Amino acid sequence: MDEIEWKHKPVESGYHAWLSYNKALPGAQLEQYRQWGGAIVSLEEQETIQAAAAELKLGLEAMLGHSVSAAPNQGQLHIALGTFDSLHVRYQSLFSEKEIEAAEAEGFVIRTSHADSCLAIGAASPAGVLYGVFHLLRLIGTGAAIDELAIISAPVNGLRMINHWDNFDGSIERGYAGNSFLYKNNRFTEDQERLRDYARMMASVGINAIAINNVNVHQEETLFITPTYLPQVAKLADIFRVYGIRLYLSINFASPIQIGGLETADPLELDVQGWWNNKASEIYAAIPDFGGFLVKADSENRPGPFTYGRDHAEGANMLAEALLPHGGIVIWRCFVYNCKQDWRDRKTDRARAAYDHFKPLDGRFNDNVVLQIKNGPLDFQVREPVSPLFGALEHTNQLIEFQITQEYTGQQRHLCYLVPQWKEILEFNTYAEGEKAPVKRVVDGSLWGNRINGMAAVTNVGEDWNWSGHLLAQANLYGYGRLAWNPDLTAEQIASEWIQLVFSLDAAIHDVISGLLMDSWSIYESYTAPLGIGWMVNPNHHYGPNVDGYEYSPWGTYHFADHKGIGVDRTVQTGTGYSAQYMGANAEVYNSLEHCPDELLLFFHHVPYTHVLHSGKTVIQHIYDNHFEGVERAAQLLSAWSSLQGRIKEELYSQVEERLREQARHAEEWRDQINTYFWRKSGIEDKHHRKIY
Ligand code: GCV
Repeated sequence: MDEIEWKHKPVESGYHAWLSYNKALPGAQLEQYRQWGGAIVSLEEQETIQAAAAELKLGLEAMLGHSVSAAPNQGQLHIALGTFDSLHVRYQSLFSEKEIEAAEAEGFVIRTSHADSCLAIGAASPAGVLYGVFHLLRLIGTGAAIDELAIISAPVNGLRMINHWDNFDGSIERGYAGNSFLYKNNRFTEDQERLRDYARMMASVGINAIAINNVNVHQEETLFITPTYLPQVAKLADIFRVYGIRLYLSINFASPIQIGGLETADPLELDVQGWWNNKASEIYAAIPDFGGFLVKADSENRPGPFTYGRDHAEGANMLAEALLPHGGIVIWRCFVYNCKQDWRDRKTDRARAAYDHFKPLDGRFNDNVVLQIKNGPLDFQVREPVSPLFGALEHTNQLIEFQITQEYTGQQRHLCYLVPQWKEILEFNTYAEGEKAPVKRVVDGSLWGNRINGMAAVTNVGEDWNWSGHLLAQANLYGYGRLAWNPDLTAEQIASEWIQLVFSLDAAIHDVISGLLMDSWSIYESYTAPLGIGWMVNPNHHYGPNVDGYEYSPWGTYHFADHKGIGVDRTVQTGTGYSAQYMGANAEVYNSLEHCPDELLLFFHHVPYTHVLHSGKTVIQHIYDNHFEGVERAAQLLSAWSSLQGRIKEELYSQVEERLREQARHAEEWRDQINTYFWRKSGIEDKHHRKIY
């Protein structure tokens, strides 16, 4: 097996993330780990299995502080890993038929067999073996007993995908952790070691698909599917493949014109179809397991089928046919809306757009097309309802799209652990099939038996040594992968794992960091835009408070605040009718002023500032109170973190302290801007007479 070496990288920075393999603490567990972990048996040459064995050796040696041999002595306890077939040759009766079946194609079984002196990690596929190894390392890293293991784990979601919004010039759209580590100045990176470490990290949480370039495909990236760059894309795919990850490309729908010399990109034109067919063959000749295309079309000035009077099914299906013979898929995004609409009419509604465009197309997409739907109807705000498209597309493959990168949630300067938000979304009942149709079952394909299913998320990584800029934002990346594998894990469980793997098993340290993470979404929400209204950010870069600032809200589009009231009327009777896009009780609850939950009130209703919430407060007093409290709670994040000084590695401590300090200060700016704006607009005093501006 190839050794993995750690070198050159500043280890103390957080670079090794949850693969830090910190030394195990002395005690009963350590004895067990040492007994089982003295030798590894791995009999297959296959590259993913070799990588799994190398990872196991690396992790065990680092955590246990002893060297691991590849050949156990007679009767010595050891760890064996491999595919079921190969393990069967040496250990005949390790796994039952039932276990093998339950592990499915990508899952694994881990079982301790005292009779065979062996702790075995078996799987149907090499990737499954790798996932099993990472699972065992996670168990050891979190201090679990391994003496009597009988674990079967299979991923709930088929596609567990990461989207990079990296540009070839090295910049990252909505990136907050430095520049890209994939590209620099229109060249592919030469840092193979970093790429491999990235692939290890992603595989360790079960990621099996990565789209390597921005969905806004610029001229240079359009060339990724040409001989100019295809060989380098293929090299990246080679690295990913070892770790069970298929590479995908975002493509430019107008490629036939831009690089093919055609005069049109009309999906119904034979020349265009032929061009894409040839292109697909060329790509697969270079990358035999190429995943497919990710497409942003007819959105925010990207080209698409609308130019030719064709609809999105016609556009997507044309690409799907080109990829079909090679086993590829088309991932077609539903983020389609009209940026130029005149909001003064108060009837046109961006929130309606995805449903209005795609609901009528349900059932018209080919079997190898999957729609990628943002979690909410707008754009990754700190609070918005779940997209009504979930539950509305019975005959269409679909993925949910989350945003790990914190565009509207503090840009990794502020702490915002997003897993609780994602959990809430995944548990939301769509009422598509009565009481038991939560988003997670639409997304994992089980509700309607969709062949292609799963999750995609825009990543938060860049070339900062700790990957995510804010060290604690790593928990979002980790958490996304863990949730995609198993959406039933809780946000607390995921946070605990991450904390233990990165920092320490010390319960007191754990509790401080867990408290910070678990409170952070609610804190961020409390000092930013109130009651589900969203936006209120500076234009274009979207950082910092500015109530009327968002670039597409020239007439107060997104809040409609005047001296009498605030909120967007999305009811059926007097508003945009958006609430009717939901099913069953959801449509009724959202449409009703009386029943709409407080946290989404202003998303669905326009109300006077004196409207009384379920909490008993008026809207304006809620705004004041929440913003004052939010600032206090942000300051508490900093003081809680300060209690860790000297108890965790100094470099990890200080980088987080710096960010939390900025957050506490910036929260005050948010409070002052928002409170002043609404005090001026409403003319209503804070009943506690605090200083507003
Ligand atoms: C990649 C929002 C972001 C854009 C992003 C777009 C999308 O509008 O601000 O940066 O573009 O969403 O998801 O396509």
